[in-house]
Amino acid sequence: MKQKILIAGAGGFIGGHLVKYFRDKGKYDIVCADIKPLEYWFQLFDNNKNFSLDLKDYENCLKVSKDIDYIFNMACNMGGMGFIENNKAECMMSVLINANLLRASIKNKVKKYLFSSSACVYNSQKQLKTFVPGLKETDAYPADPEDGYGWEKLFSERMCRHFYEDFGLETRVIRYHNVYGPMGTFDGGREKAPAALCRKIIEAVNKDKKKIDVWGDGKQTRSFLYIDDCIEGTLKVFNSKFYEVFNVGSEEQVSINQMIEMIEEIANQKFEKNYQLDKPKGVRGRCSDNSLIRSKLGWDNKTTLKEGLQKTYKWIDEQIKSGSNIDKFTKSH
Ligand code: GDC
Repeated sequence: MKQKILIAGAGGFIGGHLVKYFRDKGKYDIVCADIKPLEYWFQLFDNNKNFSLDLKDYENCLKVSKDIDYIFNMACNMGGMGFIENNKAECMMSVLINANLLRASIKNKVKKYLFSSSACVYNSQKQLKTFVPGLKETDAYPADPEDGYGWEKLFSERMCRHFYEDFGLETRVIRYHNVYGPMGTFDGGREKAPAALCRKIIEAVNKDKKKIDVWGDGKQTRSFLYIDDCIEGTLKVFNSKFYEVFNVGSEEQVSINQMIEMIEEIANQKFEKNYQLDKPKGVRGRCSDNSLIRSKLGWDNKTTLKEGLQKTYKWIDEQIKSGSNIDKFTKSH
């Protein structure tokens, strides 16, 4: 009997890459679920069971988790700063997905459940300066996370812990730090900084423009995690024996201006910057501290930001040039 895996949020960015990973292994029955209509899924494979439905609904959670061994819950209504800052209530509604999938996991005797949390749970007071020390897992408390989205993630993390302690469900929780790469959104309102800035530079090159828009003053810092490293880290945590939370991120902290310089090198062209101080900026500085996952699981980020941006830039450039089938990556669904 093949093991049966449910990927919730299979139509999204990390979900789509996870589906591909398990499909390439060839030894699993894969059930995929996402609220988006199938034509908007970033990666769609015919030989899986694909469901377009709303996992905020308990009955739907029961349906897709029937006879499932393992659940990877990547489903949530999210995006980059431009989305989460302006859709706090929508972001918080994702709590229903996690609550109902956890309930359904108990009912359907699921063996293990992974929840995708976020660096947005970290205490904002630790992120007031540029180039902050890396955030350790303990830095989420006392709680003062990103408003809306971050509160939902922190609450759902906590629910996972108590479903383990009270009901014995094996839960795993990962705090992802700004994951980027090919096959993700790059326009339309949900895109994050790496994809957005690659796209802006590609468009400027194509239209022979000399200036690009940048949100904030460009001095704010982040660390960005390439999707291949993200998938590897996800599997490490999932297969471990630990139900405590782990960072899965990069320790390569850069300012947005430094990231833009890397993209300019890839494009082989420099641009003037129009700094838009009224746009969503989020925290001033953020970076992962990987000490815990390095010491307990032997995982670390491998891809440099420059290497990851090269691959992302090339992929976005190809999408824009071909122009076919790009609606799903450029419109907010
Ligand atoms: O959107 P994001 O990548 O999310 O933005 C990073 C920084 O880049 C922000 O300060 C933003 O103002 C700046 N920035 C400059 N230009 C642009 O054109 C642009 N587009 C975007 N989007 N940003 C620009 C994210 C959350 C996620 C997730 C991760 C976890 O916050 O939005 O949902 O959970 O964090 O690490 P970011 O890093 O603030």
